[in-house]
Order: sequence, then structure tokens, then C-alpha cells
Amino acid sequence: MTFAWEKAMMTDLFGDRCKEPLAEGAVILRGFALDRGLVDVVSTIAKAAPFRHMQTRGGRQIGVEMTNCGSLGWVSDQRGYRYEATDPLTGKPWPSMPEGFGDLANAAAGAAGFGSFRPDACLINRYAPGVKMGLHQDKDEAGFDAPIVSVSLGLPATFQFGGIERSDPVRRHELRHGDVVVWGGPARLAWHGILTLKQGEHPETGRSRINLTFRLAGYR
Ligand code: MD3
Ligand code: FE
Repeated sequence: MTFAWEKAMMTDLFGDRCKEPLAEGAVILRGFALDRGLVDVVSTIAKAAPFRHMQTRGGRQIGVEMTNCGSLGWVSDQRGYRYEATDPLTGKPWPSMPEGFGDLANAAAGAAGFGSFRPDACLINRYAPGVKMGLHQDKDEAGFDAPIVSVSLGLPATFQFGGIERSDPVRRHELRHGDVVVWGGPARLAWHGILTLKQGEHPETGRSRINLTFRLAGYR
């Protein structure tokens, strides 16, 4: 539970020097997710809903390994992309959203200047060295009013961030362990991707990068 006064204090206490504006509606909160034990929580979730390579509509395997928590999870298979309440691998509901995850996403949205954010979906992506995520837009959600909050853990990655048009120029930013990015308003439908992950080893995640993406995927 986060009280309104707590949220206001956290918003103030997270210094402006840790905030890097990317574009209108998009800001990096450097180190916002440090020291919250998130990697251990991801391990617990992955015991119930293992990381897996999903398939694309065209029958190809996605290089990033994925799982989800929350009432909705992002899935991809030969029928396409969508959100589902059930994990197709286990036939069970996705693990529930840990309170610490929801509170972190809400606090990050607040620090970025957005109002109350209670995501129903957390997609968990795992990248091994050599894996990338090509430029795309996130358009599988029921609405685009809410922001998206993303949390980077483990090995650093180069994030590509463009504009609303596929042909808009793209800028690169390094995302490191503990960084949080909040995307909303005019940035919500921006094209984005992750360049091929470089080799490396991180004390908390080993030879991998983990990204948590919090979304309001269903209808309110
Ligand atoms: C900008 N994930 O899962 S997070 C994705 O690091 C995804 O795993 C990347 O793109 C990753 O869809 C990037 C940063 C991110 C997430 C959503 C966005 C940036 C965004 C939505 C709109 C604009
Ligand atoms: Fe995306």
C-alpha cells in the first residue's frame, strides 16, 4: 500500500539529477529500481511461469525469452500477439503481480509526473548476449492513455528510441541495472527497440539482461 503523502514525498525525494528526459512524455529515472530485491522476485515468478521462447505468427522463434505476472500476460503464437489471463505453457493463471512490483511502477510513474498507475500486466523479458529486439511499437493494449514503465536489470543494453513514424530519426541510450523508464503521452506510441546484447556477466543476473515492462493492458 502506498499512501498519497508517501507518493508525494518519494516524487520529491528522487532528485532531478537522476532524471534524464528522453522526449516529451519519456524520462529515464537512473537507479530508481536499485536495492529492491527485484531479481529474486523474478526468479520466484519464473519457477511458476518459466521463461520460454514464444513463436511469431510466421512460425519463427522470438530470441528474447519471456514470462509474465499480473492478471494479463503478453503472448505470441501462430495466431498472433495478444494478452491472455492464462499461461499457455502451464494452463494456469499468470503469477499475481507482487505488491512490490505494482508499488514500484506506481512510484516511478509518479516521479515522472503521471497520476496513479496500477498496471495489470508485467511482461518479463530475458536477453542473452547476441539477442536483440527489433524496432516496434507497443499497440496490443486495450488503450494508450496509461503510461508504460520499464525496469532494466542485469547487463546493460543500448535502447533505440524513435518517433511516432517508423521513418523518424532514432536515438540511442544506454540502460543499466536499476534504471527505470516511463513512457506516456506523446511518447506512448513511439518506435523503440534493443540492440544486440553484448557479452558480459552481471553479479545479480549472470550472462543476461532482464527487463520488466508494466502496462495497463486490459479495459478499465
Ligand atoms: C517506448 N521491451 O517488451 S523496454 C517490449 O528492454 C519492449 O525489453 C524492451 O520494448 C526491453 O515491448 C524495451 C522500454 C520500452 C517499453 C515500452 C515502450 C520503451 C517503450 C512503449 C512505448 C515507447
Ligand atoms: Fe516495446
